[in-house]
Amino acid sequence: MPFAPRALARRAPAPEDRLQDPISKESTVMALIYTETEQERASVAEAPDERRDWLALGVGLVALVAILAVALSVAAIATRSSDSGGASAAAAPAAPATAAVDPADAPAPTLAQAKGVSFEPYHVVDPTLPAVPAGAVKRFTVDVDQHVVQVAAALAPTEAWTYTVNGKGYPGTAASPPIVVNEGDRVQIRFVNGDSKAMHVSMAHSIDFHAAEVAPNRYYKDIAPGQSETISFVAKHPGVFMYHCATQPVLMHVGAGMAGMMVVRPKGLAPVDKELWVTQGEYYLGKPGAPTNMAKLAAEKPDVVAFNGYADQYKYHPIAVRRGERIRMWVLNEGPSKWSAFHVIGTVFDTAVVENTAFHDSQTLSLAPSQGGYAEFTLDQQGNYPFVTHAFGDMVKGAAGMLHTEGAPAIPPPADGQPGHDHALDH
Ligand SMILES: [Cu+2]
Repeated sequence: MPFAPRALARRAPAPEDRLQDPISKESTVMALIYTETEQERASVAEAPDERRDWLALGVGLVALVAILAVALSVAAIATRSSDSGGASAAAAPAAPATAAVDPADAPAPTLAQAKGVSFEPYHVVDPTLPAVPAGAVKRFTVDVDQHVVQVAAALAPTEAWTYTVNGKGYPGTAASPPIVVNEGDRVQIRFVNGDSKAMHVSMAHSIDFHAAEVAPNRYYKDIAPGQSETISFVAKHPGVFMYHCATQPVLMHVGAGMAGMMVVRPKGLAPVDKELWVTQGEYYLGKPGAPTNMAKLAAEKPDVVAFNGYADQYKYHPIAVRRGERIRMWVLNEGPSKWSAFHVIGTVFDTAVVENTAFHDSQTLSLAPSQGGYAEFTLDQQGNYPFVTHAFGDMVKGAAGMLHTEGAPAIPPPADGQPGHDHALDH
């Protein structure tokens, strides 16, 4: 039967046609990114005492099971080590079949349940892409910081393991700084695992550059606390590359925050008005103040999915842009396990480049874990333009932000006042 477009044209208006009024459309878009987390905040703030008691009991049970799971995973690691010539270890016993609560399903502990745990205060992460450093050889000193931070305002703090670059890090978040060079540059990285006691490094770490072509066994090796190594390579390939810790268990080290973006700017890349960087990462919370949760990591059940190491930070600290200016957003999905569908609501990417493949007239960057790319676009009208992962189950866990042009309505602060106290990004 031939296709009959006129028959389709006579249908009743689709529901979305009723959203042509700009105010009701804006309300719909805002509700899309606000509703879920506001409900979560409200349910935490208004939980009756009886529910809190059950929560406390549940957390206690979960903690017991988690301790058991950690013991089992340590035993499993010891067993694997013995395979490569280490001391032999007894096989781990099978997990008991009677466990009442799967530790991968434990609710994230709330800030209220983290009494007595001190942590760094949050500061919004500046998303302005740094410049390429001067000099013929691009030198970077990369260090490790083990620090207790929040990754979401309503949730308990966690011990994040992150990188600093040339002394710069992002206190109060799980973000690591971008490293930016030009295609063809010689790059020299001095990696030091805890240059001072202030970094609180307690274990071996390492660094693996996806932009480099070097022997992994020589350079992506474990570096003991206080030790260092130097990695030198030519950034031959343009793109957005991941760098990350490769120390075992790598799932745990990346899940704890040990990942960042390396931008290798393509030769001949045209200038734009504004360049921004965004990483998407998942966070899996264990006990308040403790490192990441292996059971949740293995089950790929994150509590938080965030841009630049802190849930919803650019919803409440919108990124100031101008109508009509050309914007380039550099995006990396550092995972460790979820795909990212990076989308800016209210515009279309004129150009999008992923893995050195160019797309035109593109709506979404599709980024597997470790993949990065960039999107170029302009915003045709004054307004508030959310950017999200269009994997909405992850968006509602904190992977949402806002581009805010001049003349657009102000973004209301969150109901509980967090994370609304830091205005370092007002510009
Ligand atoms: Cu590490």
